[in-house]
Amino acid sequence: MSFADRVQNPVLRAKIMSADEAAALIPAGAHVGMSGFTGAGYPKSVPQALARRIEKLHAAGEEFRIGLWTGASTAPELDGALAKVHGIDMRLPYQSDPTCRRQINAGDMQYTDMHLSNVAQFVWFGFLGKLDVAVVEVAGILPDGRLIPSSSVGNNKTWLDQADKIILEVNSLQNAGLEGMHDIYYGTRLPPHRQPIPLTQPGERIGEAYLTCDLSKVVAVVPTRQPDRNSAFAAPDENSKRIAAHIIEFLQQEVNLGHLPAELLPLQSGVGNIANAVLAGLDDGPFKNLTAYTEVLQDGMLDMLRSGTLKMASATALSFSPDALADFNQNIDFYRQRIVLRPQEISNHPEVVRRLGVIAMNAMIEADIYGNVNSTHIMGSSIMNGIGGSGDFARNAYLSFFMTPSVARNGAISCIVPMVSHVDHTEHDVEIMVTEQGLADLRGLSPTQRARLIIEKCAHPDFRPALRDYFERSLAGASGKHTPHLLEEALSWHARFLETGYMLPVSALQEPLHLV
Ligand code: 0RQ
Repeated sequence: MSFADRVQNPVLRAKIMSADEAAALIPAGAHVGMSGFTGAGYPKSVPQALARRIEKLHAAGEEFRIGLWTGASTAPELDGALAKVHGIDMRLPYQSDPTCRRQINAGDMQYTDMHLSNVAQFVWFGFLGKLDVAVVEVAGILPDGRLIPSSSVGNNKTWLDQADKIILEVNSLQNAGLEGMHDIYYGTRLPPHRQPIPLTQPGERIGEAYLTCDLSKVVAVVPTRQPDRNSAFAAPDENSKRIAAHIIEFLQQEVNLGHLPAELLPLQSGVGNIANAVLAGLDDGPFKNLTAYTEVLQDGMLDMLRSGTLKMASATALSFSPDALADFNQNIDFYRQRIVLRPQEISNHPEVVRRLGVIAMNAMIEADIYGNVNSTHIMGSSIMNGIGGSGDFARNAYLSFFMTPSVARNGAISCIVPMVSHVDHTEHDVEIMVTEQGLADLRGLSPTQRARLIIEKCAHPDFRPALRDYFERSLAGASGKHTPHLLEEALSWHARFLETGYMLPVSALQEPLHLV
């Protein structure tokens, strides 16, 4: 389908212009809400045009920066391009771009790391200031002006509602068959008038297939024909396979104990290679007729839908490798029956996650012996990506898993530590901890019981003696025996790594981490 066929509304057709002309409509200092979630459905042409404009202005000595709000991570054409010209002064709610990360950690860019389900509400109430401009990729525009959403929904409904000016990028490379896959819920009310979200099954549709907006706010319609980020996944390594095997064995036990039905409960899976390996393991495992209520649908879930292991998946974004995308495009009619894409305030809604009894599986950077988890920081001070949706799910899940290899940086660093260098998920939200070494079921245990289990089940054998020693001396020496710590020593554990010159992982400086 050509670009002309994609823009069927005459009012909006009259607003077609180039990306450079549209970028010129964004004022300095604006808060700009752009589409995009896990490298899917982000605008491609306008951000690059804006970056070119900023570069010229900066060369002429003129200051120009924007506040950049999105659904979650985008891609080099958006985050990368704008960061490289120092065009972003405030970024939220999630990023995984190496240039952004470098600037944030150098103090040159401000970053607000938020629970993804909270962003819409913050914007409705003006906690973040006024949203000036929305730049949203869509797959097409109907004759009556309704918008066919693209490969992610994210915060687009909120951006279109709240922005003063709207720029639409119509991407004619997105599959026209996306039409009908989305479920945009317009029933959300603000407190004190809020009503229950009427969603009781992951696959239910409670809204409309289209986004709508006030057409008089649209200042530009820009043609685009560029692919999403579409990064390939590494084949699961041995550690990821072991982590997957521990989780599957545990889920089977829970079914046997009557804690879970045979078809489990809706799955949420974080993104990345470990998560993909867990999904591959589940696809080969004994479970059938599963469902997913998650944030991002990646290759593993597509495989499960194709094999029939998964009968239905709800998410806010699609994030596929080139091979998975080819399969998705070829079989889009099959997938449209089985995938629902929702706004992120619904895909990650705490009320719905709790109601459905989601099984949440998220990766982490490190955990401590008492079960507190750090998902975002390296050595306590430098951000990696952000909390993403992990907190939305972990806090409200029926079962909350956190997983990591037991060591990082070729075994130099233990991912199990006496005290995490930064806390994202507290001991109260972490139920099952998994490394390739084993699985610790922390439910119902006191801190000292948890510490013994985590050290024996999850820590790498090379670090177990030091962790045991720390715990036993803390138990003997600390003033309180409930969560015993030797505070100075707990912190010096991290300082040891700093002394070796270790600061940031290699990925912080090179390729983007292809995550939420
Ligand atoms: O660096 O690439 O230079 O080697 O951190 O670590 O092991 O590759 O893990 O890619 O799965 O990312 C938590 C960051 C894990 C991710 C995190 C270094 C390590 C490596 C990455 P290198 P891995 P992953 C939403 C789900 C938050 C958001 C979220 C994330 C790099 O999962 O961003 O959960 N989560 N979203 O070497 C120092 C340690 C380290 C360490 C790892 N202990 N100390 N460096 N690294 N551990 C929910 C959805 O539904 C999608």
